[in-house]
Amino acid sequence: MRPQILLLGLAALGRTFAQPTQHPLIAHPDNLQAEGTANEYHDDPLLWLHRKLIEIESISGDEYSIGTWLASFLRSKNFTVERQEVEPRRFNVFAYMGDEDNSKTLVTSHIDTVPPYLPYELRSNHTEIWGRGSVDAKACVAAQITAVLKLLRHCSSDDEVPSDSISMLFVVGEETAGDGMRHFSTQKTREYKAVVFGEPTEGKLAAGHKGILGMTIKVKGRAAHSGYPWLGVSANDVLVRATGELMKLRGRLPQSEKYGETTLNVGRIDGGVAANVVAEQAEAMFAVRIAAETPAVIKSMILEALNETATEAEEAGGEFAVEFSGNAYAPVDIDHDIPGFDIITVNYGTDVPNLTGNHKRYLYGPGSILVAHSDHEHLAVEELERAVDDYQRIILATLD
Ligand SMILES: *[C@@H]1O[C@H](CO)[C@@H](O)[C@H](O)[C@H]1NC(C)=O
Ligand SMILES: *[C@@H]1O[C@H](CO)[C@@H](O)[C@H](O)[C@H]1NC(C)=O
Ligand SMILES: *[C@@H]1O[C@H](CO)[C@@H](O)[C@H](O)[C@H]1NC(C)=O
Ligand SMILES: *[C@H]1O[C@H](CO)[C@@H](O)[C@H](O)[C@H]1NC(C)=O
Ligand SMILES: [Zn+2]
Repeated sequence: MRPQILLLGLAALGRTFAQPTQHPLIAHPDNLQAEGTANEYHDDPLLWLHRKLIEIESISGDEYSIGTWLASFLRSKNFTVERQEVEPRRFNVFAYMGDEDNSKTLVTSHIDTVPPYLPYELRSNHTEIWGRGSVDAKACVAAQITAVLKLLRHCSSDDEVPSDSISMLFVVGEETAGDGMRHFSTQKTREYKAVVFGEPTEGKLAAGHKGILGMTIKVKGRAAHSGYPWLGVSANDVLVRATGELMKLRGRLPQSEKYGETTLNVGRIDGGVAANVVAEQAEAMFAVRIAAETPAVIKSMILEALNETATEAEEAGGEFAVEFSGNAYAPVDIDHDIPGFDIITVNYGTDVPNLTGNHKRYLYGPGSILVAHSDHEHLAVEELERAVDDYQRIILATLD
C-alpha cells in the first residue's frame, strides 16, 4: 500500500514542478546545516535538524533557547523570521518568504515538550531515535521545515507555487495552556487558505479529535481529632464520595461513533494532613475527553451527579465547590479530504481549535501519541523520512 502511495506522491510532485526553476534565495536541502555546525552527527540534513531540536531542552515555559536557535536557523535559510513574544523570554517563531506574509498555507507545530528532559539516542542499529520530543513534536517541526525547504527549492515568483505561498509557525506552550497559538491567533491580521498542524498521528491524516473539559473539586470541611470524627466534617470523605459519583457517571457520558466514549480521568487527589486528623481540606483534578455534545452539556451532567453529595456536605457545615477550567471545547472535526492517506481520529487536544479563522485545517505527524509523553518516547527513522514526503503532498494539495 505505502510504496504505491509514495509513487503517486512523487508523480504529483513531478507534474506540479514540470519545469522547476531554482529560487536563488533558497538553500539546496543538501546544504541544510547552519554555518559552522558541519556534519557533527549525521550526513542526512533531516536527521541532523531533528537531533539539534531534541538536544535543546524545551520543556513548556523554557522555550527561549530552542526559539533562538530555530529563528537563526530559519534566517540562515533566508526566511524572514518574526519572534512573537508571548511572555518575556518566550516567543513563537514565525517564518515566511519576502517582506511580508502573503502565504496561503500556514504550516505549524510546537517547540515545547512535556517534562522531564530525555537525551537524544540512536537505538536498534540506528533505525530508532529516542529522546524527549523525538515524536511530540520535534519530529513534526523537523519534517515540516525539510518539506517546505524541498518545496521552495522548486519555486520562483512566477511559478504555480510562488515561494511566498507557504509560511511556518512554531509555537510555545502547546503542552500546557495553548498560549503560544492563542497569542498568534489574536495577533494575526489575515486569513489563510489552509493550516497544516503537526502532532503525532502515526503518519495518517486526522479526521478530528475529542474535546476537553478540565475540572477541579474543592472541599472544605472542619478539622477534629480522629477519635471524635463527629466533631468535624471530613473533606476527604466528601471528596471520595464525589469522586465515586463521577466514576459512576462515566458509563452515562455521551458517546459517538466517530470518537467513541467520553472518558473521565481522576488525575490528582490531595487531602488532609495526617492519619489522626479529620481532613479540613481536600481537592481533586479531573480531565474529561469529550466524544459528543458540548462542554455545557457535560458540565450540567456533572453538576447533577454531584448535587446530592454537595448538598449534604453543605448541610453538615462544609463547603463544596466545582471549578471548570476556562478552556473547554467540544470535539473538533478536521479536514481530511486529501487522497492517498489513511485516516485516524485521536483522543488528545491540539492547537487546532486555538487558531481562529475560516481556513481548512489538516493535522498530520509522524510517530505515535502512545509513546509521546512517556519515558520511552521514540520514532523510527523511516517514519520521520516518510513524513517529509507526506507533508509535501499535503502542502501541495492545499495550494492547488
Ligand atoms: C540567502 O540569500 C543570500 C543573498 O541573496 C545568498 O547569497 C545566500 O546564498 C542565500 N542563502 C541560502 C541558504 O539560500
Ligand atoms: C545494521 O545496519 C547496517 C546498515 O543498514 C547493516 O549492514 C547491518 O547488518 C545491521 N546490523 C545489525 C546487527 O542488524
Ligand atoms: C442541587 O440542585 C438544586 C435543584 O436544581 C439546586 O437548586 C441546588 O442549588 C443544587 N445544589 C448544589 C449544591 O449544587
Ligand atoms: C484555544 O484553546 C484553549 C484551550 O486549549 C481555549 O481556552 C481557547 O478558548 C481557545 N482559543 C481560541 C481562540 O479558540
Ligand atoms: Zn504535541
